[in-house]
Amino acid sequence: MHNNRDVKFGQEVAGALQNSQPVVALESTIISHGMPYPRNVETALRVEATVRESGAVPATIAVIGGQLRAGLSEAEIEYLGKKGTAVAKVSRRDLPVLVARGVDGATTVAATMIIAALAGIRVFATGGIGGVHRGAARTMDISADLQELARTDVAVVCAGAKSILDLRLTLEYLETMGVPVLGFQTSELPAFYTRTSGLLVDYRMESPAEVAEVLHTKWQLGLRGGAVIANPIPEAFAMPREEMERVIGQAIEEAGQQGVTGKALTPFLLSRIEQLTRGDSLQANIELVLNNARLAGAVSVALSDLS
Ligand code: PSU
Ligand code: MN
Repeated sequence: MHNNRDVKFGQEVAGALQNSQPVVALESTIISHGMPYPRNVETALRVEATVRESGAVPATIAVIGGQLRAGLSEAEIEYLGKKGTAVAKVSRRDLPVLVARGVDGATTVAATMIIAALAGIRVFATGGIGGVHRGAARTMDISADLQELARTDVAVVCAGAKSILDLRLTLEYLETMGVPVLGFQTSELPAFYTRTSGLLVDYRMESPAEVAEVLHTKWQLGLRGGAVIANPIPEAFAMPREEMERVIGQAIEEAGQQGVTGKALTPFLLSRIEQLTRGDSLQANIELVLNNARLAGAVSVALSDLS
């Protein structure tokens, strides 16, 4: 009988894992809920190509017909991108329901980490992680991504987090949970669209090999959980800080007026920000994801040299 706890691999991913070759996990919420069609599909395929160029194999992760998947076909990526928000956004709490029902799901950072860990993949590239939302003291809206980073052994390469979040509180939460925040060639936590946030990371790393050494050591010491590898957007694609603060402020205000909460909040804010910047933010978003895919590829190559 088919065991729905098994991850079903794409051929290329299965081969790479069998031969202990470097693999980079990629999420699918960013495809279905994070970007509009068809740029989402185009970007997902470019991200995969970028991982390959860096010497690793890409494993885009999702739930398809209730099955945990690592490594999708082009047609499946197209399907998730076209269906967009009609595909359920899956975090840890949603996973058992979707698998039991045998339906599709686009995996968040948290759910992607869970499936990556089951598959034996240690490095994951995305755009931005979820975190502590502004006003969380009142709403208690804290992304399950942070808890997942505390417990699941997967390193997440991202461009920091968007300032739709309270970045200071997000760092506090990660510190409490024992999650290292490593800046890649930066001492500051990048704020997604901008290279700086005014907040310091825990440690500055100079090379993919240095990052890999820290990850390898963490897991060798039996310290469970992931790490945040914060990689600033390339200078040429960064957005003006004041404009982004204004736009994000407006998007948050509208969400409040319209009563948008829970899992709908992050996708709402992402699409409003894109509309309010007339697509400029989408271009920045795409470039930073590609940049993260490159670094994740290099880290995963360095990590497989160590093990
Ligand atoms: N932040 C982004 N782009 C995204 C997301 C976050 O800049 O696409 C997605 C990721 O999948 C992340 C999820 O894991 O949103 C977090 O959602 P929530 O805040 O509901 O936990
Ligand atoms: Mn939330």
